[in-house]
Amino acid sequence: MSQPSKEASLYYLRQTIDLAKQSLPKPTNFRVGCVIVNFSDVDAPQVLSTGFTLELPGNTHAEQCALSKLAAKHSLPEEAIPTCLPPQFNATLYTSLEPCGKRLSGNLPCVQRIIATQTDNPNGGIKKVVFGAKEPGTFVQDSQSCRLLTEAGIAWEYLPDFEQEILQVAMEGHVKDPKDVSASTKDELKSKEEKDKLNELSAKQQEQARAEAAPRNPKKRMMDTTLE
Ligand code: HJL
Ligand code: ZN
Repeated sequence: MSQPSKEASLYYLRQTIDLAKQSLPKPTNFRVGCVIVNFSDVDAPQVLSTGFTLELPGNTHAEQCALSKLAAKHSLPEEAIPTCLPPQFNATLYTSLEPCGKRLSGNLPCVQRIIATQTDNPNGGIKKVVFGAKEPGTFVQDSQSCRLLTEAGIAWEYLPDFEQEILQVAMEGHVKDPKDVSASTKDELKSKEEKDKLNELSAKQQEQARAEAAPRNPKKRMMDTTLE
């Protein structure tokens, strides 16, 4: 089966970045985009579905959305996705970030959803996965998804050409490491620190004022008087 050119792959990978940018920044996952393309006629590729993180209701991933939307397009339930990717298709799934192999939420990882497109579908399903960045170790370390794809007989390709941009888009909304906070964030932090100090100071002043207003120890008062 003929393969897409590198130029075509970069074109669709770029589309995944534009899709990822549509996702709402959230500190608990990455912003990812996904495009599923049928290359059965390599000169006339056909986009079968697209998706981005949180596009569909719930805690949804880009690849999950693209696959669910593919089934919905055919008015089929998600379990019927293999029927949407028959053997005569040469379907490549492009995703800005490597498909997840494990999810902190415990939801079904996307790599399993991709592999499931082959269930009861000999020679069909997703035949290749192309991604532009490896999963950073923010939530899950040492992703095993590429190994799982290989074991399932699905080809994969890592094209790092847009990696920096992909990671920047993916991590938008994440709490930054204090070592690499931007100048403006540093200013914000500094002014917050100053505000906190002021609050602390005024708390001390208030405490002092309260202590002065409270009835004083009679013994001390006597001493005060004696001293006067
Ligand atoms: C990919 C996505 C997305 C992630 N990865 N390839 N596409 N959000 O759309 C991977 C990350 C998981 C965390 C949290 N993110 O998302 O490892 O809450 O988002 O299930 O493990 O898990 P949940
Ligand atoms: Zn996923």
